[in-house]
Amino acid sequence: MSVLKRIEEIEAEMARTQKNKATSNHLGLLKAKLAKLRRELLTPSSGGGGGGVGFDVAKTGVARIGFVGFPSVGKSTLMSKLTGTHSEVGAYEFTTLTTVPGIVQYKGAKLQILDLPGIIEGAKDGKGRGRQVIAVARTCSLIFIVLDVLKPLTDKGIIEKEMEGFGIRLNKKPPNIAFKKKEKGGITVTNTVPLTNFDADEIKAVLSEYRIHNADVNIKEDCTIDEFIDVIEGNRIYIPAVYVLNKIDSISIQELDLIYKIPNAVPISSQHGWNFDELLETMWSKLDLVRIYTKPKGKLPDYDQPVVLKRDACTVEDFCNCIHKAILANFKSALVWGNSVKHNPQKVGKEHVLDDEDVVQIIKRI
Ligand SMILES: Nc1nc2c(ncn2[C@@H]2O[C@H](COP(=O)(O)OP(=O)(O)OP(=O)(O)O)[C@@H](O)[C@H]2O)c(=O)[nH]1
Ligand SMILES: [Mg+2]
Repeated sequence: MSVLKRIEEIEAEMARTQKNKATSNHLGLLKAKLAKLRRELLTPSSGGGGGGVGFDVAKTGVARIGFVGFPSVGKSTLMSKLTGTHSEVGAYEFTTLTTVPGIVQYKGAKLQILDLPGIIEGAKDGKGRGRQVIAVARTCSLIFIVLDVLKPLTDKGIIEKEMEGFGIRLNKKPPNIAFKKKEKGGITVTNTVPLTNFDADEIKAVLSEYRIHNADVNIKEDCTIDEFIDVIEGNRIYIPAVYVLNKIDSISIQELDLIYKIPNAVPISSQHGWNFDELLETMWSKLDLVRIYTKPKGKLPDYDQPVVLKRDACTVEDFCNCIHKAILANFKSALVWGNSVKHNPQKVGKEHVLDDEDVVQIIKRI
């Protein structure tokens, strides 16, 4: 039986199974089976069917933002307006057939924008180019899910489901679960908070599906069995997303009020350039970047061209490496002004973690 057929069967069985105490172990088992089958489907076969031209784009800039959405929702129009890069706009569907990269400069940071083709549905089941689109989405630091406000919101659900099926978790944090396989000793499950969604037996059922019989599991938040499976599968990617609701020029103020209630959504009109300020501001805060100004000795800091770092890699060492690889070799210490220090300036070592808009002066060894 094909993998797709097996997935279908398991999904059907899950749909008919009522969730209660007696069935929860079995449901957990089915979920684990499903996760394994999906992984099988997404690992490119030796034939390399996933290849295809035009989808691999070199990374430039400190962050990459991918536009994902159905055809004709206005992705290319938005791309052209934001970056000045021309991406074909058409009144017909599937105007964009490959990935078009562009650059947007914001707050001194160079950000790469990728306009992706409007093919999505069925991607998680390995269908055609949708799979390539989502494979590129996996490499992004932020995803703009572009939706047409005139189309039903079911589109949003379909896109989310496709991304989920591809191991992408949108606007979520990795679950706080410590999991460690052992040689022997059986399975130990401990939890530091009460678990309301599943119990230790369900975890054991899932682990047995993975043929794991010895492991320590420490659960530190009230998560779901799906999140536990994510930890076992291990290849999940956690990416922030913004729902860009385009074409608000064609709806009423009352309708606009309603769509403003969707979390993480920014209504815009690509064509008219409406509400781009909010879109860019939301983009910036979701990217969580840190700007560091350099200060040469005896001179004023350079406020025009910050060194832009990612929040999870913004030590003085990261800062030095970003300017030039050779700097660290002669690094003695650094003087820092700003939020990351108590005194202004403060002398710090290369492990010091910087904060947004800090000013840094490097002191070299003589
Ligand atoms: N009314 C209105 N129409 C828009 C807006 N933005 C884009 N459009 C129109 O929507 C159509 C599709 O725009 P594109 O930018 O080509 O859409 P796309 O998402 O790139 O489409 P594909 O490349 O086919 O996936 C064009 O006719 C645009 O003029 C908008 O803000 N308001
Ligand atoms: Mg397009």
